[in-house]
Amino acid sequence: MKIKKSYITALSTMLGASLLLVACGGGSTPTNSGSTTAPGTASPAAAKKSDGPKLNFRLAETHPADYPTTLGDKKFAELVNQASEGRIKIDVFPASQLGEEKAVIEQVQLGAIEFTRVSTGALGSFNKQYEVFSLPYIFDNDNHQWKFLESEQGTKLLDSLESSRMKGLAYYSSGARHFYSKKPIKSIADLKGLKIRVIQNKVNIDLMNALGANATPMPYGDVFNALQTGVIDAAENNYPSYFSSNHFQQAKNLILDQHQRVPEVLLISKVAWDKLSNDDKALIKKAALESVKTQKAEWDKFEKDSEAKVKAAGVTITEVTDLKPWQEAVKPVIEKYRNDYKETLEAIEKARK
Ligand code: GTR
Repeated sequence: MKIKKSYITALSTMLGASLLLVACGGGSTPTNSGSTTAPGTASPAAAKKSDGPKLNFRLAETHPADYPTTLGDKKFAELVNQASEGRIKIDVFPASQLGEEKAVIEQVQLGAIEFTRVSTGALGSFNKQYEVFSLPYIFDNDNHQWKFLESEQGTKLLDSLESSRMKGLAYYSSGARHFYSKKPIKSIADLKGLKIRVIQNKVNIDLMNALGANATPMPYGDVFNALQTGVIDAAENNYPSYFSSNHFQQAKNLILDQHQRVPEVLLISKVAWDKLSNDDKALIKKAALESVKTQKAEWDKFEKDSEAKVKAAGVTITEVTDLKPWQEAVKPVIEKYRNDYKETLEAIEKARK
């Protein structure tokens, strides 16, 4: 059933891409017929004379239209459109319309989808360096994380996506992730033996093992059903995702253990990036960084709102006053990967001060 679904998703993504190719006369090729300008190299003067956008791109987003990352994406698209005086149009496709994150990343690598916003957790299986973000308790709080993300090493990591046929444009906020389960969870011991859904990457599997649980990797869009049918006992995410995915209706026990802070990334396909003029590259990069302000503000609002809504819905919430036993339990995971991510972990440590 799952294979069938992802097969259909892949097919429809490809079909959508080829339809768009036909509609646009060839991917990122200028849309006004008769133009001989190469993709992304249209001069601003020529742009003003044209009626519609010359470059039409798609941005894939897993979350619904009102989610903070989607609002960041939309701000980004709006800023790009303004700065290019209507020459570049980016259409945001929310709610996994173009596929689940893993399938979308594959399409982005091929250049069939130009932009996406994904979790760094999902990037881990495409670029090993990104697994570092799935290590537990490496950031104390959002401020610590942002200090690192905006540091030289954070920027370097964003650029390192080029080796995976993508180009990182900006990080977005994603708060802390917590466990939630169908059965009550009040302590680490309660996680023992639970089948917990995780984003697919190696660190997550080690992390669940260290906590005595069984990792069950699956696409985000399958989690609600898997909780409902009992295929999994639990999952983990931040407040906004727990709320907007309706997982809280199926797994009504939340423990605020903050095991991970896994930032989001806005990125462009290297195929699309390489076709852009230098001016357009600069304009797109600037718009991405400017959209962070909107995403962060929306994040703060939505995080509080989701917390209030799940509380009102009767979710049982367990606060964790002492994180030490949790940090102790998962220490072997950090030690296992310390050498692989030495430079990044040192920069994260430096950002703590
Ligand atoms: C969310 C994240 C999504 C997706 C999801 C998941 O927090 O924003 O991009 O990765 O988690 O658990 O799959």
